[in-house]
Amino acid sequence: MKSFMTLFCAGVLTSTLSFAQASGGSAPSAPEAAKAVQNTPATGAKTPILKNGAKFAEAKLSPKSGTKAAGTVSFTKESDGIRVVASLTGVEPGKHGFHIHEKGDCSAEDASTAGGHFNPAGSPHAAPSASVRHVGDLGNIEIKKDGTGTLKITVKNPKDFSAWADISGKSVIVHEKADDLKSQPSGDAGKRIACGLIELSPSTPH
Ligand SMILES: [Cu+2]
Repeated sequence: MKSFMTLFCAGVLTSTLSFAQASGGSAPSAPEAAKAVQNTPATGAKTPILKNGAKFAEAKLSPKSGTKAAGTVSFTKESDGIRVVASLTGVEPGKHGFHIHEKGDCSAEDASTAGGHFNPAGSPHAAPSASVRHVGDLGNIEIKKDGTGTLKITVKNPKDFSAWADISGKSVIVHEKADDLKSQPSGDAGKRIACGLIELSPSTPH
């Protein structure tokens, strides 16, 4: 796990430098880093070897902060990113902030035990389409008048594969308000109305 995280950190540093200087240098490119991650053996760590098309993790969300919000979230590796599909019920209509938080602990009534956003690179909060953002920044889920909503998003950013491979044991949080995608550190999205532990799918090698 330690060498895995070192690889990830080196990858982020490389990407940051490449972004700033618009030139590569001697460090591996993002696709090479992603390939290395896929080939990293699961040596007793939680990190799965991710295959394209594999639904590798899931979360079941339960109500928090006195709401009736609930739902499911699945994570599937695709060739160009990570596909996240969420389905919620019992939520007020409108947009609601939707994030991966750093701790897989939904025990508190307000889900404060889930900690802040999953952000291993120490980046600022932003939209899921931004090149620099939290790994856990998934934007908003739109809820219809009947209280249900679906989010389908592919996070296209291969340099994040290493972090995504390590999301088991983190949590998914739905917020009472919309994420404005810019306020720090978490988009001013208000209370946590649903929370679920992210667990590796039974079929995922681990
Ligand atoms: Cu959040």
